[in-house]
Amino acid sequence: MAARVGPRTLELDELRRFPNRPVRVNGTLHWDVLGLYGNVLDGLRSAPSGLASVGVDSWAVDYGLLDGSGALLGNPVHYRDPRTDGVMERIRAEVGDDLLYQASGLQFLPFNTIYQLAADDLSRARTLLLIPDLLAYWLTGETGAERTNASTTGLLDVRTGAWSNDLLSRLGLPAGILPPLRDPGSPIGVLRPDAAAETGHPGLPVVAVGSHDTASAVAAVPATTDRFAYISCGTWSLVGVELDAPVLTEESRKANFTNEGGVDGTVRYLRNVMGLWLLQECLRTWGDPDLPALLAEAAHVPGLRSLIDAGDPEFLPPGGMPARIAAHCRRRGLPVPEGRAATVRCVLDSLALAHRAAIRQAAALSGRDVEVVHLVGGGSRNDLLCRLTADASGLPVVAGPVEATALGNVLAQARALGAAGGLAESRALVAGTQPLRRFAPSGDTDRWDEAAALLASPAR
Ligand code: LFR
Repeated sequence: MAARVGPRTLELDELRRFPNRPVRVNGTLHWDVLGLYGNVLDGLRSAPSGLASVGVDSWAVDYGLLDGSGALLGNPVHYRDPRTDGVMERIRAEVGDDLLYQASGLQFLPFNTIYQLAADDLSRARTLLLIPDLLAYWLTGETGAERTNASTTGLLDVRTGAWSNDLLSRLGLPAGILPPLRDPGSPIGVLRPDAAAETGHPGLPVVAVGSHDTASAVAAVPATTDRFAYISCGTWSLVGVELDAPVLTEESRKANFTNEGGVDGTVRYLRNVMGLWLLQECLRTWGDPDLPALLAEAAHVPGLRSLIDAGDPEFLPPGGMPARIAAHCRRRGLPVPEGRAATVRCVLDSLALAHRAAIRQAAALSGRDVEVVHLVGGGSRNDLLCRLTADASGLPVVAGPVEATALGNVLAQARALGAAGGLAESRALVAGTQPLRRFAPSGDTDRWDEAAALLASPAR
């Protein structure tokens, strides 16, 4: 994305869009990270000259390992790979939930970097770089760990903002592989000669941004009050509130809420909900049918019949999603969705229910009042999901911007260049320039209360 940012201007121009397809090799699910980097170079090559800077963000938790010469040791492994099966459980038993949560403030997800490292061979590793830091390293030759993304590893001390030596030594992990931390807005370097020659942008500065995509997305939420919840909705739904300080209570730990680092030292207090991954995987199984037509059909299917728990880790791995959804409903004694439209409706109803639960719990556990829900990211295009989320939560949903992550990324750069203000000013700029849509709740929350109770009942 190329962007133009000014006092009353915020424009994005899509330069290149490419699929990010994982590849299974010898039984292990990898990211094609060289392919991604090649596409980054192609995108930069098609950018206009005179760029002020560039920033990199991506999904969290995954990493590449470098050897002593700076070469990549093997392709990064996908967080959905089963190599971490049982690892989190083992470490939780060894170290203890309370200690892990007090140290990192992180929700327990089986793929957090800390558990991946425990399943990895680190014998030849000298440096660990999270995915955006790896791409920035290839662009500049500089290594480092951007803080918002480092906060998803499980190895960053949530109180001090430094790597947790205590956790590292308890787990026997080599502290030396973790590079120095850097904050969004700090300079990383300039394009190294080979990257400059490939792209035609000699001397282009690379600036650290909220390199965790969700941190950038939350920074671009067009909120005009602090009484808001957000849903960064794409492959995942990341649902929560923004706070000044972490919540590390036992209730918070048991509710599996996370305290990830945001731009400007804020805390992204949220929970991962399985997200549109459920739908994407259904579409993949069905051979990619026309989505708008399917959504239009799903809007006419009677709602709240077939339901799944959209937090269940059984939905994490790829493959056979419609069958897994059907089996989940059957196991819970709920009607099995008949056909594609009914399956889609089941997914969207279930996501809306999970959104509602996470919003309510985030508000209750943090003491933050919530008056409006901002749904940003690709999911904000899905009218049915926005409407169902408003109905389920009983709150107005403001949908958009679709490209919140890219906007948060460029706003962090613009701020570093003195071309944009702080978080509040950036959000006002987003609110004043980007198309947003408002979904009012229907007021019929009883049906959703019943559905939530049905899904929660252990008898099912
Ligand atoms: C969203 C996201 C989530 C993170 C998951 C795995 O793209 O970054 O925030 O939990 O992907 O990295």
